[in-house]
Amino acid sequence: MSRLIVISNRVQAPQPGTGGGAQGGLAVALNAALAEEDGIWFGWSGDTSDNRELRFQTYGGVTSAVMDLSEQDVEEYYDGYANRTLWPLFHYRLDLTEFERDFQGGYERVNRVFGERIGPHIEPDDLVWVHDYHMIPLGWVLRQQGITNRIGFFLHIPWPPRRLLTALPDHRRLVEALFAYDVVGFQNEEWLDSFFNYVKEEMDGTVDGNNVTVGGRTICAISCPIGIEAKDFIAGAAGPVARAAQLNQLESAVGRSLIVGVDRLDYSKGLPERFAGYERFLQNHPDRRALVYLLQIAPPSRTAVQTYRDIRNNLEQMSGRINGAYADTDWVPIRYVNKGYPREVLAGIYRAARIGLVTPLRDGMNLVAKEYVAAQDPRDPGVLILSRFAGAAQQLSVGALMINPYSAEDIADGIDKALRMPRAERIDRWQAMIENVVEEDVIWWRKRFIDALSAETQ
Ligand code: ADQ
Repeated sequence: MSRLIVISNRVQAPQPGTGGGAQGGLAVALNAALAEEDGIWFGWSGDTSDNRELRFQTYGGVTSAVMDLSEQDVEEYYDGYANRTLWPLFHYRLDLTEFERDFQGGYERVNRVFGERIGPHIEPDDLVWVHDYHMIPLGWVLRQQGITNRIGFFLHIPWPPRRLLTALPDHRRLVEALFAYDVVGFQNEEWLDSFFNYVKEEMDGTVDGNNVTVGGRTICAISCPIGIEAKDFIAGAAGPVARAAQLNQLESAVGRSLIVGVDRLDYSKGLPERFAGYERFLQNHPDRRALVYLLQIAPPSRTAVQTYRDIRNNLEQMSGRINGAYADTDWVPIRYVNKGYPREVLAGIYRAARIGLVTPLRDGMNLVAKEYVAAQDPRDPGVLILSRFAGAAQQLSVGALMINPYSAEDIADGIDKALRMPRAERIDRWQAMIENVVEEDVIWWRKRFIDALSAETQ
C-alpha cells in the first residue's frame, strides 16, 4: 500500500498535551489517513531559528516532521510573499497587495529548502499531497530532485481571475510551477474556470475536460470542495459541552434573537461591511432593535502584518461606535470578542443562534457556513445568511439566504427576512443544506482528491 505524504506550511498533527479533540476537520481527515497509511506530515515548526534540520515525532499514530525558519525566512516567505502578496491578490484585494522582490526571493528560497529536506524521505510508492498558496513551487522543487511520484496540490483559497493574476510580477513563473504536479485541486468550479482561462489566454494551453495541457505537459485540474467532519460536528452540537454553551447564550439573550459571526480576524471576511449591514438593520427597524444582538467572534491572526492590525482597529472603533449609538441600559447591539473557543463550545453557540451571518468578500470555501448548518437543531433550525462570494455558495445556495456582502442594505434585508422566516421554511431550507454538508464532508473531499491523485494518467 502506498503511503500518504502531506506537506503544508503548518503541521496539524496531534501534539502531546493537547488531547486532539480541538482539531478542525482538515486536521482530523488528514491525520486519519496518515495514521492508516503510515504517512508523514511535513511543514514549518512555527518557530524561528537557523537550524534547518527536520525534527521527526510520532504521536497519536501520526508521524510529523517540522523544520524551523529563520527570521528573514518568516518575514519574506510567510508574512511577505504568502500573506502580503498572494493572500490579498488571490482575495481580489489588489489595493492591499505588496510587490517586493525580496518577498518572492524568500518564498522561492524557503520552498527550495523544504523540498530539498523532504525529498530524501519520499519513497517510490508514496502519494505526495501539497497544500495551499505557501507551497506552490514545492512540487517543482521535488521534480528537480528526480522525484517521479504522483504529486498533487490543493489550493484552499480562491484562484483569481486572469486579469488580476497578471498584476503579479512573474505570474507565469508561479503558474508554470503548478505544471510540476499531476493533480491540482480547487475549492469550486469558479476558481477552476479562472485557472482554465489563465492557461488558455496566457500560456497558449488547451483544456479538454479536466486535462490541461501546456507545452506537451498534461495535468489534471479538478474542483474538489472541502467539507467539515460533519458527523462528529453534529454529534458534538447535541452533546453536553455544546448544550451548556447554548444555554449560556440563550440565557444572556433573554428572549432576543442571537445573530452569530465566527471568523479569523481577516479583511477577506467582510467584517466592517457586516457591522455596517447590521447597523443598517438597526436603523431601518427601530421597533426591533432590542430584539436582536450580534455576537461576533474573531480571533486575531497574522498580527505581524499591518493590514491585519488595521482591520482590528477599524472593527474596535466600529463596534464601539455602534454600541455607543444604540445600546440601552439592558442591551448592547454587538458583542465583539477576540478569542478562540473549543469546537464543541462553538457548536453550542451556533445552535443558539437564530442567524448565522457569513459574509466574506471572497473566501475559498468558508467552513463556518457548513459548521453553522451542521450545528442546528433539526426541529427548529436557524437561518444561514451567506455571501455569494464565498466558495461555499456553490453548495449552500440551495438553502441559504444569499446576499451581496458589499451592500449594507442587502445584509439588513437578509437579517429582517431571516428573523421573520416561518419555521416550516427554515426547516425546508436547512434540510437542503444539511444533505450537502453531510454528503460532501471532509472525508469525501479527501477521498475525491486522493482518488484523482492515484488514478493513472490518461
Ligand atoms: P480560513 O480562512 O481560516 O480557512 P474557514 O474555512 O472559515 O476560514 O475556517 C475557519 C475555521 O476556524 C473554522 O473551522 C472555524 O470554526 C475555526 N474558528 C474560527 N474562529 C474560531 C474561534 N474563535 N474559535 C475556534 N475556532 C474558530 C481557509 C480558507 C477557507 C477554507 C479553509 C479550508 O480561507 O476559505 O474554507 O481554508 O480549506
